[in-house]
Amino acid sequence: MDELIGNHMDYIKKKLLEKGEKERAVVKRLIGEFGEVVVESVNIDQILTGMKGMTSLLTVTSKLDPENGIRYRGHSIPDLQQKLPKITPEGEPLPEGLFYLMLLDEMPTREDTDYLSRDWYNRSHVPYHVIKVIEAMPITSKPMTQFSTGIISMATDSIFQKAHRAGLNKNDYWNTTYEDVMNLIARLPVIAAYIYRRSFKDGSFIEPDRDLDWAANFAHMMGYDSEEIYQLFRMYMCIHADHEGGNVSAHATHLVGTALSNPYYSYAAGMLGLAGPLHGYANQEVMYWISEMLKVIGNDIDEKVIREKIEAYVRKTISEGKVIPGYGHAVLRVTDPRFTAQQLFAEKNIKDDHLINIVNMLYEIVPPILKSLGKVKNPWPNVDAFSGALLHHYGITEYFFYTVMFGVSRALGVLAQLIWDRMYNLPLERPSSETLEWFKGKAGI
Ligand code: HAX
Repeated sequence: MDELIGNHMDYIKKKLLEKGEKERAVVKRLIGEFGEVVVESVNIDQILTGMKGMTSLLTVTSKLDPENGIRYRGHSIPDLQQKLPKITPEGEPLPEGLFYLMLLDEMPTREDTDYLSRDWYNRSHVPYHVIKVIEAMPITSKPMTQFSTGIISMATDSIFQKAHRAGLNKNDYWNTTYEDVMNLIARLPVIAAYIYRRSFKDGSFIEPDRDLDWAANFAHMMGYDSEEIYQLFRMYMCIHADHEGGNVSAHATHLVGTALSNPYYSYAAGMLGLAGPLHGYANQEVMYWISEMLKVIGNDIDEKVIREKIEAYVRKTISEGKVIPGYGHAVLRVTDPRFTAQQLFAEKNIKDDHLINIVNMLYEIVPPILKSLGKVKNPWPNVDAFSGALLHHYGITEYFFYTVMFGVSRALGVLAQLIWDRMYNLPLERPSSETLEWFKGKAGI
């Protein structure tokens, strides 16, 4: 393995190994000594309605509380806005810091985030064949199709895969996984920005700037350069980074990873799940749905009339058997703190924006209507209800690209977790399934 990654361990890897060896022993003990302990029972409803609320995964990077929202290693979004390192005191936290926290369970310093910004910059070279693979696809291919294809084609560089083939000891899986993960995170903004520029701009490639942090560099490579946009990207990359282990993108990454597929394949699987309309694609759906609604609203400027038209449009959408995109959640039972973080960013930085005003009106109009249906468990907005309007305000109007941005951010959480999956030597995931006859038998029908 030394030929593949060298025997040098930087300080992050040393910390990870020190913590990892202790926790690996705990996981081993839990399985060996306490494996018989029953934690909860499972009912038919849970199995047939998407395993909601059924504990079945070990995820250390974050935990989602239905009433309080996401906690990254125990810290809420407002908490982290105070505690994580920033470029300027009044600015947004650096995603490098969030990754460090999720990986090591330790609050980073500015030196730590600088170290990661440099490390990711140094790893950001994308192999030429990956660009050629993306270019072989029609320019009209959906950005998420190009993005996931680009990720899979980068797997030629997987150090984990080569080391595994060379007979890697399973206690060392985490080490080569770490290398793949760091290379992958470093390169994602490069391929994402290139996909953006070939799909919606002149196709020219903008080199990363070694003096910029990871999120600012993403904006820069897409062709957006202002301190305010850099702040937006830092915030966006932090709030979308993780949502515990059961959401489709996290779960798919983890599941495929348990087959010891390389981190590129594992994360690509997660991205294909993120591309679904009930998950990360909802940020596109919101914008499409609002743009159709705006056609109906027309040029009305009277706020009362606009509100009435919005309400009628919401009711019509529901009566057609469709969902209101950006509303509801499988776990949350309150307004998503990620929605609130974006709303506060808009209040702080944007004076007046028609689309943002509409999104704020929807926040007042939609929840009472969803509540009145009596079946929607969470009538409140999720992260996707706001993100498109913010990006649109800053000129990023191509909403087919929004899920790619979500995906770049999601890498931070799900890939930090993949390193821990390998550190713990978590085995192949293989739940059992039953036939309809079995369920009927259980129900006695
Ligand atoms: N509009 C209308 N009806 C809704 C609704 C919404 N936004 N959210 C839920 N419902 C309906 C469901 O369709 C379901 O109806 P049926 O019983 O007739 O099938 C009923 O309410 C109960 O659903 P639920 O238990 O409240 O919701 P689920 O846990 O099954 O699903 C979803 C959660 C997020 C998929 C759902 O709320 C939804 O479809 N929302 C709109 C799409 C969306 O915004 N997705 C993004 C979620 C956040 C995310 O992952 N981002 O990446």
